[in-house]
Amino acid sequence: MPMGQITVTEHLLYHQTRSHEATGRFTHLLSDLILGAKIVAREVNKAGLVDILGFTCSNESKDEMLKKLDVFANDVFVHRLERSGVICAVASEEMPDMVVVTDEFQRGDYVVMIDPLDGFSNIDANVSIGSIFSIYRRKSASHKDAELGDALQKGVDQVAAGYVIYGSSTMLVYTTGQGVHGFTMDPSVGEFLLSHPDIRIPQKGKIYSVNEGNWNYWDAPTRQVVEYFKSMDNHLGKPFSSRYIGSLVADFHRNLLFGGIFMYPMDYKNPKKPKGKLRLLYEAHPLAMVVEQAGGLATDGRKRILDLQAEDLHQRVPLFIGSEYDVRKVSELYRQFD
Ligand code: P6P
Repeated sequence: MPMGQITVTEHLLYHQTRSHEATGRFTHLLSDLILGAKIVAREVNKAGLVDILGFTCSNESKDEMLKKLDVFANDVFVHRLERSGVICAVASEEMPDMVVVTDEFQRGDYVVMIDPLDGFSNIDANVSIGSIFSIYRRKSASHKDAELGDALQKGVDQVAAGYVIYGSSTMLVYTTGQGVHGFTMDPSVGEFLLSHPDIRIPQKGKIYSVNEGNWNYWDAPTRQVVEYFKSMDNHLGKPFSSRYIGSLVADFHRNLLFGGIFMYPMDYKNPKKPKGKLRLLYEAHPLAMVVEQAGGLATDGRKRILDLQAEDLHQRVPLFIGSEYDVRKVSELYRQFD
C-alpha cells in the first residue's frame, strides 16, 4: 500500500504487531488522543483567523479567547480520555492534581500525562505549538482507584509517548517502543496518514537551541557547555547554527529531523532555588522516549532523563535532548567540573 495512505490505526495494528501495545485497548486510547488533537487543531487554526474574520467563540476579545485556548485544549483531552474506558487516571501540566476515573466500569489500566498546548503563548505570532503525551500502565491493583504512584513512574516505564505539532501542517509523531513514526494530517479526509516512517535523528548535529538570554542566570559549567557549541573546537570544527523558536515541540521536532541539541539548563534566577523550567512528566519523559527510540539521547546534564523517577506531578528538570553525540558531550563537559 502506498505510504501516504496508511492510517495510525493500520500502522499500529499491522506494522507494529511486535509491540505489546498493539492491542484494541491501546488503539482505542490512541484514537481518543487523535480525536482530541483534531479538535484542538481546529481551534488553533481558527485562532489565526480571529484578526482576519474578526470573529471569536463569543463576544470575547481575541486576547481572552487566546488566553483560554490552553484551558480549552486541556478540557478537550481530559474529557476524551476520562470517557475512553481504558484509563484509570490522567494528569496534565494545566491541572494541579491528577484526575482519577472512579467508575469501575469506565476504568482501564493506562495512565496518561499530557501537556495539552505547549508553547501556546506563541500562537499570536503564528508559531508552531504542540500537545505532548506520555502513557504508562498503572502499577496499583486494577480494581481500585488509581494512586499518585501510578503517575510518579520512571521514564523507562512509559509504554508510549509522542506529540502533535500544529504548524504549517498538523503532524502526529509517536512511539510504542518500536521506533518513531510521523503522520501528517490530510484535511481532505480528516486522517493522520503515515508520512515519516521510522524517524532517525542524526548521531551528530549541526544545530544548538537554547535561550541565551539566560546567560547571566547560568553557572560556569553551563556557560562552558553553551560556549562549546559556539566554538571552533566541536566535532564540526566551526560554530553550530543557533536555532531557537521558544516553542519546545517546534524546536524538538526540527532537531529530531535535522539533528542537533535542545538545551534548557538549570538557571539561578532564584539563587536560593536553582531549577529547570521544563516539566519532567509532561515534557522531558515523553520527548526523551521519542528521541531515544529515534537513536538520540536526553539527560538533565548528567543523568539520563528516562532513568529519573518523578517525586511530584509538576517536578521541573534541566533538559539536554537531541543527537546522541552532542548530548553525551554535554555530560562529559559537566563531569569536568564535578
Ligand atoms: P523561554 C513555552 O512556554 C515553553 O514551555 C516551551 O515550549 C519552550 O521551549 C520554553 O518554554 C521557552 O522558554 O524561557 O526560553 O521563553
